[in-house]
Amino acid sequence: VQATAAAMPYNTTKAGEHGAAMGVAPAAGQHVPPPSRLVTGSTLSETQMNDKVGTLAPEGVNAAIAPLDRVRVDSAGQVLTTNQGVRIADNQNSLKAGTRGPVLLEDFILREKITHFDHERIPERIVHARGSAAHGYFEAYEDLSELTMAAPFKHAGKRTPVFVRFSTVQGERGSKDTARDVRGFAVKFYTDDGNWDLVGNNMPVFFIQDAMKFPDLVHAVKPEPHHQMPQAASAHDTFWDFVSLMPESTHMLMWVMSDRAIPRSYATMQGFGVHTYRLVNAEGQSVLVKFHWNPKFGTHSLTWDEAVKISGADPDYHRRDLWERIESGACPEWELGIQVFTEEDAARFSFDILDATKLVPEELVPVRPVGRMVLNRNPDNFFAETEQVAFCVAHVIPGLDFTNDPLLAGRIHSYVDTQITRLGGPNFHEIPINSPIAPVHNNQRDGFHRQAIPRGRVSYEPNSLAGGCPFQAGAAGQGFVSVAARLRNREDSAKVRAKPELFAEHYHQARLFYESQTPAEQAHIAAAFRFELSKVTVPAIRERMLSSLLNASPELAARVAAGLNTPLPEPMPLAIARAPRPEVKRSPALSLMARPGDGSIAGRKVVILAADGVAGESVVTVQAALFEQGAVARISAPRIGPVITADGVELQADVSLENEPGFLFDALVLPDGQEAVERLAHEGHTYEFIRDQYRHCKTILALGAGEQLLRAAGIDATLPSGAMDPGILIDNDAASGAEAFIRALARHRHFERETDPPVV
Ligand code: HDD
Repeated sequence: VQATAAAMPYNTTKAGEHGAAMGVAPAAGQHVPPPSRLVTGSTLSETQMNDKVGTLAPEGVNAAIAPLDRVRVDSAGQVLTTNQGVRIADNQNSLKAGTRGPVLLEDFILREKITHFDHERIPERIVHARGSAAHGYFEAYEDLSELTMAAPFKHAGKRTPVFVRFSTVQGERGSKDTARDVRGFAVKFYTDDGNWDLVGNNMPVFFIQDAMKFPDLVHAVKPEPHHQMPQAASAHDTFWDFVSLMPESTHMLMWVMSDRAIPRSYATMQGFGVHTYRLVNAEGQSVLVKFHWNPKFGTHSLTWDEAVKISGADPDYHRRDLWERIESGACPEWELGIQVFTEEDAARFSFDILDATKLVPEELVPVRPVGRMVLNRNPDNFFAETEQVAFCVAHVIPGLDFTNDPLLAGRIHSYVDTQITRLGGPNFHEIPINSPIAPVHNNQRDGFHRQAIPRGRVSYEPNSLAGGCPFQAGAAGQGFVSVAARLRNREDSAKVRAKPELFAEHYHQARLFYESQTPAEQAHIAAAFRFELSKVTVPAIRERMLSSLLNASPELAARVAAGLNTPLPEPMPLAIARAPRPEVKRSPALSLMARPGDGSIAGRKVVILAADGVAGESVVTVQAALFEQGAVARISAPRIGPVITADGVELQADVSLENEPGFLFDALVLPDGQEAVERLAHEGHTYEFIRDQYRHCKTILALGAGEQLLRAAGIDATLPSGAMDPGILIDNDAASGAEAFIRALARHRHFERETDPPVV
């Protein structure tokens, strides 16, 4: 075969497979280049971008766009090559001795391709394997230099680029998003003074107090090692065995059994730095600090039944939500708040601020808003950015410092260490997503996958041969200087394996959390303990957990015991004889209801049912009103594609009753139009839509004839109390119906209708 001309068919046996021109490659020089979008000041990626709204960050908004351009690749209009840049003529066939003969070892093109493919996978993170991320920026509200010299807080309006990864903890990389689990909330700030990683969670406390116990905790919660079950779930023997033996985990268990563990969206959850850190100003004075991220869209969660169903229909629910919010312009946003207190304040608290199982109640130390963070650009490539990003608790910058929290100490070691295996060596900081925008100069050399080409013969300090460069900054040159913190207690100076006395108080804040929740939230916590413990097969573990819960809340323990058909055991003996009285007995800030958000419905997903004969104008009226408020309104019909309205107009159904089940939406509209209603009444899916929306306490609007569907599904708009259900709206007029619907939807859920067990 003479493969000389570019016009040769690529696959002689399947002509036409690779393009309209009979499988013929475009002749040399005939590639169509992508349209030029070169705008002055725009970056390479913007110049070559696809037509994706979210890809376009406004100029100057994210400085990390520019430094990454040198490694961005866009193949539009380009010829296929090997990794050595050799143009490939045929990407369909391996090199053979005759069409039916053996493949030749000399086929370096085949071998390069297969070899690279064989090594495409890297080890997943030992915890937080499943995650999703986005780019954005942090913007300071004010100059905080009196408290800290950290670069992001230098002046009001200062913007620092960030890359943020959210994650679940227990499940593997391919597991579901809506598992009951803690969510990671890791922020990489690319500051002028180097990278700062604030590696937090969506809960402000943790299971354990000392890093010594972390491998045990993770081994207990992960799928059990003999049969590797369950995936993305904590409802199993080994987890509850461990935590029931570790009463320090009780406070965290309250959070994990609450609806915080099944967020509606990453954009509707809080984030916390968890540990107490330090802020340090230019004079070297330091204060203690806790970091809070509060979502602009409010704190909202799923219901358990909903989370379970979503995990089957859309395991990528949170990943998709994050992506779509950014692409549609309803960008996730948080306010950064700090709780600032002194060592002297901390010495008076009833708990130890070095104990990561305790929070500082907002009623004791208020949260001061200091800036906002907006995520406005999706990654270009999941692996290169989201998978390869390496967050490390040790990455702090001048203006920040650690405390002696023993959990934090272990983390300072663990994160750098784990990347060495996961990312294949000590040069992971050179992977583009990890490299700082601040310049890097030191004498570290070599190692696997080195990218930089350091010049000269000097790789040591001090030196005279390179004029002493790179030279140390010193404190005056804004070099990092650790705070010369004094140890508080005399006995701290002895080398011991022990804990401070107050670490032994395990229940005050667990009680504070439970008692600060609304009745609906308390009911969900009790139901979650019941569910999880009912999956435990060893009765002694259930009993031990109940005996620990009794110390936190006898009321909760009694509810859970009743749910498990078990008598209440004796309370677990306390580890501390006399604990100081807690300052705060009730903290409304700990309830999800405390943060309804900005009251908007931006980013919410609404489904409008339709079928042939639907009252088209009313559908369009409701849809337009929702779009105007930033909500996403989808029309769903028995089949995708055209729906013919009662007036003979064509509407497009973008989803079907089958391909997007009702529980994937925040609210439901039942349309007007007698013929359509009759068609929908013959679809079993219609009733599933209505019943799920009702059971999950969501808003339903029935327009005109649509009310018949509500009745046929057995839904009553009256609550058990006799009052009207505020989440079920019946209206003959689409405009006024849409208005009331939007108001009801802004409340997110109508828990007044909830019963346990569900009646529908
Ligand atoms: Fe951790 C990943 C958060 C305790 C060791 N952790 C990891 C991630 C988050 C957290 C958000 C994912 C980062 C990403 O998206 O890549 N971890 C926490 C919080 C903790 C905590 C808030 C308690 C306050 N972690 C903790 C301890 C240790 C680790 C006590 C070990 C002593 N964590 C790791 C790790 C991981 C990790 C093994 C796995 C992958 C990685 O670091 O990069 O090093």
